[in-house]
Amino acid sequence: MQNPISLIGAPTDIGAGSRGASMGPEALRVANIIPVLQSQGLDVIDRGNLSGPPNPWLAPVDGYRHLDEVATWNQSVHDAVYAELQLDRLPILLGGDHCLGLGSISAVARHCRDTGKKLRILWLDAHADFNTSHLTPSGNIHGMPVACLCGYGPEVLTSLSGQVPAINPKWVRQIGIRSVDEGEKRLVHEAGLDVFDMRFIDEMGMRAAMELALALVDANTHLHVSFDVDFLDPDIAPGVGTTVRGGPTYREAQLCMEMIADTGRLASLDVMELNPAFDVRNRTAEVAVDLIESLFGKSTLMRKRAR
Ligand code: NNH
Ligand code: MN
Ligand code: MN
Ligand code: MN
Repeated sequence: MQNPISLIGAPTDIGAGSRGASMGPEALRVANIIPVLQSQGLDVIDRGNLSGPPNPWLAPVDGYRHLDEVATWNQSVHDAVYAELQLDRLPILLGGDHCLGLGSISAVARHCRDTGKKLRILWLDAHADFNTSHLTPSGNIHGMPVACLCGYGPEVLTSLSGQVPAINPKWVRQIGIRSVDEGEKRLVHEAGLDVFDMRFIDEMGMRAAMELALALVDANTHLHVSFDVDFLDPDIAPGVGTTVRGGPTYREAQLCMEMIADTGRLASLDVMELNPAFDVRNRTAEVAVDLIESLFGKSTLMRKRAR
């Protein structure tokens, strides 16, 4: 039985390099995320939006932009996501910029510790989000959440789950990566992240990437998907702050989502970085909702696949 779903809006762009991801949660609702999930037979509650400090839009200090505000937002995301997991519900975080993946996954990691589940994190993104204050070219904390989760970062961000580090880099699979900063790349290798970059997907295909990314997912696995909408090719998803050419096509992204759905282990989700200020008639929100429908089991299959 599929756990009932709780939508949590986090309307902020506090960690981003451009304004507008704060409008993401409402754009996803306007694109019918609730009825679409219900059409898959799911029980859905919308918890509404969290609140937090406004974006002061200041320059970085010591390599971080808005560190205090980012910490405050992540603490409330952590608390909200953790509360839903304790109720045996499946939280969907509607971002908001990707710095909030930190709060969300910190809560998931804590829940997995409580329940003895194995955690597997699929990070769908054009970017590795593995910068530190020393490596970052921008100071934008949405480029740092994976590093913070793995213990590379300021204590106020690394300790949200109650344990540092919150996760082991071995639990992470990154998919769709095609823009990694120079120093960041070194740290990704040093930490041993498993990255299925676009070159891998070009050469081997999305199917092979997902088979490997999902290998050893079993009945005791909590599968978390952190979906940065800039994962998608900008041709189908212009509504993000940091487009990077050469991302997955619509069909590749559908296959990715369907293969995750096939595991039956999806237990929490972030939908991040949607920026309506850059979108065209809410098209990117609609594409994201389409893909989420597949992630929750919509299938166009006419016959059983031979595996
Ligand atoms: N790597 C860049 C930085 O750290 C860009 C990060 N932007 C993202 N990440 N959208 O997903 O500033
Ligand atoms: Mn649980
Ligand atoms: Mn990201
Ligand atoms: Mn990104």
